[in-house]
Amino acid sequence: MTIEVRVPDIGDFDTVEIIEVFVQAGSSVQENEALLLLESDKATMEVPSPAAGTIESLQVAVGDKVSQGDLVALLTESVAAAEAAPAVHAEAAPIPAAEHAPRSESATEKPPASTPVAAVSTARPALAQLEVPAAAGPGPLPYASPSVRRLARELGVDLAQLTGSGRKGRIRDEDVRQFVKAAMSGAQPVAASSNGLPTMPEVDFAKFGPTETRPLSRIRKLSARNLHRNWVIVPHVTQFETADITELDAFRRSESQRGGVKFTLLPFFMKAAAVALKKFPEFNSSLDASGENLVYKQYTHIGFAAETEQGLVVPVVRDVDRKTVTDLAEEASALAAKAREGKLSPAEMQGGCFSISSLGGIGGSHFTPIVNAPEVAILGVSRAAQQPVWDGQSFQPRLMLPLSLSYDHRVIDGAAAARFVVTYAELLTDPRRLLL
Ligand code: CAO
Repeated sequence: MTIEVRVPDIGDFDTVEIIEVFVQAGSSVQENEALLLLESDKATMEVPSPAAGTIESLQVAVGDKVSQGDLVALLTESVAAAEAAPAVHAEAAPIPAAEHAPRSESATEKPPASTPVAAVSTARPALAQLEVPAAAGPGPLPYASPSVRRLARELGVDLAQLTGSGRKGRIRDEDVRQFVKAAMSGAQPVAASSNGLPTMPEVDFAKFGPTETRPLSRIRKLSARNLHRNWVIVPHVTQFETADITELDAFRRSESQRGGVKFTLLPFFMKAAAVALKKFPEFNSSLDASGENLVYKQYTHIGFAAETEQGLVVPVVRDVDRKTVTDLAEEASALAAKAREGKLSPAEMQGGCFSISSLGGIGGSHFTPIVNAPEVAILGVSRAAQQPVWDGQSFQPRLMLPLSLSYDHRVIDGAAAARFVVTYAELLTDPRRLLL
């Protein structure tokens, strides 16, 4: 018999994104085996199979948004399972992916006798119960589905030791296996994060004066998690340099005055990064999950940090090496506007090879940006200022730009970083080289 697998009761949420699909047409599944992973901004839930059988077809894909009752798959029930439960199926219930809650069965809904397929639905726990505690106990609850938790329990792995390679840092079964493999070989797993750090004492700030508590935005919570992971896992070094951009700045101002496109410095920074990445390919690489191989990318997608009211986001401009500075100026300003309106799609923030964090429009001198892992380097740009520079005979007023290149020292040596940043500064000093 064919069963329609539908999204069960997901509480108060109207539409929830599918972030992972575990099966495909033809997959054999067990009763209660996870078919899909849904994620709201508060919780992740698995949609389990209501019966053992074979997936006939999938009606959804990763990225789709679904609501209660939406059809997700057609399942051909296995004969044995059908005989064991001839007319009615154990109900599919969403399973909180970040909790240890056991799967429970509840009242079932029989399909009308005339319907050739069984409608599977459920009345289920409200999402409020499933919320992921932001920081329960000594640290945040590891972000993993029940099946991954089960695997970790079987293998004796403490999930708090892992950093997930899945979307939004979710721990996947592959991460658990990789962790075990690395532990068995005596190597330090790349994903291991610092566990066992002393916890922050709880302070009652109101004891010292009036306070107001405001929730963090979703973006801020997500970026906090990623920044913390990168800060702990990546051995950072920051190399400073100062570039003479007197001619570049004059050029971009005169080009802006010609009308049409307004050139800030950012598109030139991006273009120079693309040229430097070509010259130093290890800066356009990432460690693979085993930590034993370097993946060199043959494309040049560059992200730039953009400040929004909701927090920091990093839109990515693709194929910067193949675009003109004019294209980059237009694209970066469109992406920055979209970022500020909170309208960037996930695809517009993915696939970056290298990031630029430009604080030059605001002020300040050098700083130490955090590498946007799995990228291996990030360039921080601060505010250019007129400085007296010795030309061999006298001091000349030159517009000097502070650069701060942070890099992952597991992949990049100090000498390579110094060469990269010096080359980068030279590219900005002589903008004609950028346009070649
Ligand atoms: N030195 C001197 N002037 C600079 C400069 C620099 N390094 N960088 C920008 N400027 C100038 C621009 O040219 C522009 O001046 P004009 O109007 O005279 O041309 C002015 O400052 C404002 O520029 P901008 O910042 O609005 O535009 P941008 O293209 O340089 O930057 C963006 C766009 C998205 C990077 C920026 O809006 C932003 O969000 N910056 C903050 C990024 C951030 O938060 N990084 C921190 C990440 S780590 O927490």
